[in-house]
Amino acid sequence: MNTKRSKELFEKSLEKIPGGVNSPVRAFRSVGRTPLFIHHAAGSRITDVDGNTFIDYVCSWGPGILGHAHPQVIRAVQEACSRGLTYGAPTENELILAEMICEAMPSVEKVRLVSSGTEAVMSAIRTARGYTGRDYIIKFKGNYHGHSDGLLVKAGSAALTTAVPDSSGVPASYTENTLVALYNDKESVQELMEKYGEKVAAIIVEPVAANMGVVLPENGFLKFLREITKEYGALLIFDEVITGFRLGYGGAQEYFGIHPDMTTMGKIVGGGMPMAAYGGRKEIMDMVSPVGPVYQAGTLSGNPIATTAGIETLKILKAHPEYYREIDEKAAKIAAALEKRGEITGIPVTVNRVGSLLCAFFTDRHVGDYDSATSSDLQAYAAYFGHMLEGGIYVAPSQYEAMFVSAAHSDEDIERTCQVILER
Ligand code: KE4
Repeated sequence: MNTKRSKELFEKSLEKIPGGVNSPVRAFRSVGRTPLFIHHAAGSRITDVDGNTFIDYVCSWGPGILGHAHPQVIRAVQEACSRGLTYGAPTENELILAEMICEAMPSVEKVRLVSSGTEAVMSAIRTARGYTGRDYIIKFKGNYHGHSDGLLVKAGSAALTTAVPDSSGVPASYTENTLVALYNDKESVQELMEKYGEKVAAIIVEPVAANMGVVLPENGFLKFLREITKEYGALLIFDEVITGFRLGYGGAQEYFGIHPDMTTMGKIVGGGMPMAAYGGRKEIMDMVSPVGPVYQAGTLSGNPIATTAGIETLKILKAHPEYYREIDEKAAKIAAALEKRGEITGIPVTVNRVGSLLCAFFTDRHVGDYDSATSSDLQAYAAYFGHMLEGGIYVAPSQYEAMFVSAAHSDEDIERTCQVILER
């Protein structure tokens, strides 16, 4: 594969941009290759600057549920651009999108639009603390909620109770109110709540973990979190930046039938443009400025172009509920091929999947938590990534990400993908 131009651009980018990329996972470091610089994308395909075209299962890390450059979305965005890019004033679009979100997720009675998932989560946590008057937050090892200081933590040496910064530049004082439990481990949550419960503002969880690879909630884990937060007067925050509008039009809360107190969204809700949101019950969201004392603001929040892309994307998804069944069925075929690959190559593969969200782990263990997820053979993953890329299939350049199937992936795409998966 000719990657001459990508290599040239990467070398030059390294001089001006940290790691040559504007988000670390794009650097292909864990798969040991030069990142591909993308020139354009349409439907299920993405084409790099050397003219190599791939069937894309990164889908920009989730937003691309309709595929790239959906004509209806592009037309609407182009028309919106002709009326100006940003006004710094309220627009009807923001009301339309807010109404669509609240209709899709009834647990969300009011919503604030922001520009990234990180901003949505950071603001939701501040609101939860403001509403409850409490300081502690519980998160889960292996869950990622963006890069706000208080969430860049790992379980401290004292097992699960203390969090220590997982990034330099974060003062220890910024993470002392963050507690870390284990995903799918009710006892680890019980232990923290018995010790800190009256001071816990919220438990934040990825209802399907998709940042340690894909790990599904098991044995009523989400129901347990719903109950224990109610018991202690803490809020339950579902971080649906990935699962929102992905597992169904109503997200994970509809899929699993568990209603959180607050929800964060991103990716799909912005249709691929920089837009995210946080919302919840009226009395919680009325804590947010200018109504309440929790300050939060943003120059480009609810941007007219981003809301246009989001509205058109949600309109299409709402009008085509069959897309969710179709992408589920397509993802199931890929999952089956990945499991069969394990039999062919003798390298064990465990596939986790929910709907169109899936991930292959190179381990013979069931993957139901952080420890089993990190038991995957990263060299085997890197080899799999290279094999798929050479076969014209673009999957996540990291074991700890997800594979996304879009409505634009054709039956032929799926067939070709399975064929490459099953090649030695
Ligand atoms: P952003 O700030 O990247 O828009 O969203 C942060 C975020 C919050 N919550 C969840 C559950 C997320 O998955 C993310 C971001 N997801 C990663 C991919 N796993 C974004 C890709 C990247 O970091 O480049």
